Amino acid sequence: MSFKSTIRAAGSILIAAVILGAAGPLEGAGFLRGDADGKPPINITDGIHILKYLFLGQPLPCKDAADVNDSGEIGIEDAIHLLLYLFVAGPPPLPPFPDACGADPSEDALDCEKSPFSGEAVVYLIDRSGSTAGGDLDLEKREVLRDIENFSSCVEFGIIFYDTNLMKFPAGGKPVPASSEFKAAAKAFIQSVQAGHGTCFKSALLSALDLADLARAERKRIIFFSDGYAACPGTDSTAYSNQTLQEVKTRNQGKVPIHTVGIGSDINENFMKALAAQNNGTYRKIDR
Ligand SMILES: [Ca+2]
Ligand SMILES: [Ca+2]
Ligand SMILES: [Ca+2]
Repeated sequence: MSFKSTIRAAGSILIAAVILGAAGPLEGAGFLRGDADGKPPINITDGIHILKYLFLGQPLPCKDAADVNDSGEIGIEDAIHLLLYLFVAGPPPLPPFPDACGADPSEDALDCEKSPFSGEAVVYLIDRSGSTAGGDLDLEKREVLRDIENFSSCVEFGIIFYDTNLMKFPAGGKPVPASSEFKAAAKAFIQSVQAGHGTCFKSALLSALDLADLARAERKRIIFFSDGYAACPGTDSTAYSNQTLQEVKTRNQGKVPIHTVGIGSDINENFMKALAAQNNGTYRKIDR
């Protein structure tokens, strides 16, 4: 093969790779048009954000997302387009919207600095130990289902139910974008889970950190539902809890906030608050 044809061959491989890349799945990559502040959901705040950019020079995290009509420029018409869509059922923002957080389909001079992904990732850890059978499991499920329903497709999420074992969604072990397809699959999964036996939350927390590591989003958080009492076969409850705090702290180094949510009539709040505090999270409890 001559030098020229080698270059030509390399060129076509490169072009093929680019085309394949462009046509390939954009799972979790890109932006959602209209989400001008880069924080799901899309609401009036995004319209205001566009106006503040235009009139007060406030920066935009992703200019493409503010170009609601995909004209290649950001103007007052983009804010109007969005507000009409939100309040009087006007036409929706142009793609990528509403169900495909993705790349800009049309070339322009606008950039998306937070590209390829500017959403957030949420990993849920849900207690399904025997003690949750009396209604607490349903309360946990309701909270998680409500959250997921409200996510835009730029949010990635994963779910782990724990007792002595772990049940994970998605089975593939990597957070998925909250597209309507994955939302429906997650809903079916959540609804199918029954209460089990035991509470081995250490492996659940470490597994959630692994899952969070695999998310592309910049902002990540773990939401941990529990009554705070360990009951892992073959271990002493207090020693196991202390070990959990230590190992999670060492592994996480405060990088992913772990928010703790107390459930049940008797909550070990010392544990729940300590876990949250050591991992830049907050503690709250669900009222029954
Ligand atoms: Ca927003
Ligand atoms: Ca525009
Ligand atoms: Ca464009």
